[in-house]
Amino acid sequence: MGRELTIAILAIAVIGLLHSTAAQKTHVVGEFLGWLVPPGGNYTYEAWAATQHFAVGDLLVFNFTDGDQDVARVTKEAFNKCNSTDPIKLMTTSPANFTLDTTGEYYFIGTKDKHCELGQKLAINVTAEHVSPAPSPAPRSGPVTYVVGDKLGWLVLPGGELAYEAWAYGKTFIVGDTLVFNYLNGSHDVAVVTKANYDSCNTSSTLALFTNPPTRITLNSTGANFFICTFTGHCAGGQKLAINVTSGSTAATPPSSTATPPSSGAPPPGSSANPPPGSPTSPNTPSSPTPEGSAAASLGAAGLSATFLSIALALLF
Ligand SMILES: *[C@@H]1O[C@H](CO)[C@@H](O)[C@H](O)[C@H]1NC(C)=O
Ligand SMILES: *[C@@H]1O[C@H](CO)[C@@H](O)[C@H](O)[C@H]1NC(C)=O
Ligand SMILES: *[C@@H]1O[C@H](CO)[C@@H](O)[C@H](O)[C@H]1NC(C)=O
Ligand SMILES: *[C@@H]1O[C@H](CO)[C@@H](O)[C@H](O)[C@H]1NC(C)=O
Ligand SMILES: *[C@@H]1O[C@H](CO)[C@@H](O)[C@H](O)[C@H]1NC(C)=O
Ligand SMILES: *[C@@H]1O[C@H](CO)[C@@H](O)[C@H](O)[C@H]1NC(C)=O
Ligand SMILES: *[C@@H]1O[C@H](CO)[C@@H](O)[C@H](O)[C@H]1NC(C)=O
Ligand SMILES: *[C@@H]1O[C@H](CO)[C@@H](O)[C@H](O)[C@H]1NC(C)=O
Ligand SMILES: *[C@@H]1O[C@H](CO)[C@@H](O)[C@H](O)[C@H]1NC(C)=O
Ligand SMILES: [Cu+2]
Repeated sequence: MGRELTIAILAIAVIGLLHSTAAQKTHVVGEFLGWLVPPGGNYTYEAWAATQHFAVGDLLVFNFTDGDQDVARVTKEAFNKCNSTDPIKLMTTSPANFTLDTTGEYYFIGTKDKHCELGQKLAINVTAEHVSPAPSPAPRSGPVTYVVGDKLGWLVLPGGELAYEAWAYGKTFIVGDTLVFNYLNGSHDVAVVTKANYDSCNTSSTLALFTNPPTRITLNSTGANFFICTFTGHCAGGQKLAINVTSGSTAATPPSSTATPPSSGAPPPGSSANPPPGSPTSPNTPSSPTPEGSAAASLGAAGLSATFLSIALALLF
């Protein structure tokens, strides 16, 4: 019951977000994350900005801890170089409210230490009027690669357990689809666990453990699949994902034929999620190198999922 209610509230929040055409809108930068050195690097605020529509008259609110953070409006050149000398405007007290009073591009950085270099930077584009964004879900024409958490990746989000529930909400997982978990090497991992261990965040026994990012898991069986991070406190803090995988027999696109040889190295639908021992993501060789390019490919795929990121952010807000 609680979950259904949560999802209903979530859906309403998301619909409200997408259809909001209020005359003046308040944008809390990063939503629940606030304004800090983001765990996801400089993609974080870029991803957040992609979920927003900024119009003249709107208000930007930077929420941060006084003393630890600040925010400066700077030129594009200074933004690109993280140059905090002589900013256009420096604000040191939270909440730092900034009214967007003209159209065009605005650039903001944190001036403390290496905050900007580490990703505390935001570029936005302000237009004359609000328009209703028209999200267009891409039709499924084969196995889908999902980047868990989109640009935020796989980590403990301040919003807790709802984060990955929100991310999974509305997605269809079919046998042959792939999950990609992006995380900082050595700071997180991905464990496949039973429902009981998922519910209780029991990390003492895992079905499979992956420790070398990015972790790619091809979904090869129908039913519920449970993933957690085994680092102390992470699962309890919400770093957990549960999904239902269906056979796809009712989907518009039939599964690819098993006659196709796996020449490209990508496993065909129905094949094992766990490559043979010695392969990059085998749980038996957690520290073996990962093929170059897969991280970049993951990030590219993440770009398609800005709508889902907005769902996660809206939910946690
Ligand atoms: C984010 O960092 C990457 C790698 O350092 C860089 O290529 C990219 O331009 C940065 N993006 C922004 C918006 O600063
Ligand atoms: C700002 O952050 C504080 C602490 O995280 C939080 O309690 C508050 O609700 C936030 N304010 C806004 C406007 O998000
Ligand atoms: C940083 O900005 C200041 C003021 O605009 C300028 O004088 C200085 O040359 C810039 N530094 C770099 C490294 O670009
Ligand atoms: C900044 O904006 C927030 C959100 O609208 C509001 O609660 C707060 O009072 C404003 N603070 C100032 C100093 O204007
Ligand atoms: C901002 O919008 C203008 C007009 O639509 C466009 O020319 C410009 O490239 C945009 N800038 C960015 C950074 O997206
Ligand atoms: C954790 O799971 C293992 C194996 O599933 C079980 O033996 C153990 O009792 C569980 N621990 C707790 C605290 O539930
Ligand atoms: C998976 O499906 C079962 C039965 O349809 C349902 O009870 C369960 O809540 C679903 N789990 C998730 C994570 O969606
Ligand atoms: C995939 O199949 C193999 C056996 O064929 C099994 O060991 C593994 O746990 C499966 N992976 C998932 C994610 O279900
Ligand atoms: C992750 O760290 C391990 C051990 O520190 C190392 O062997 C492995 O190559 C690293 N993986 C990546 C993708 O950097
Ligand atoms: Cu973790």
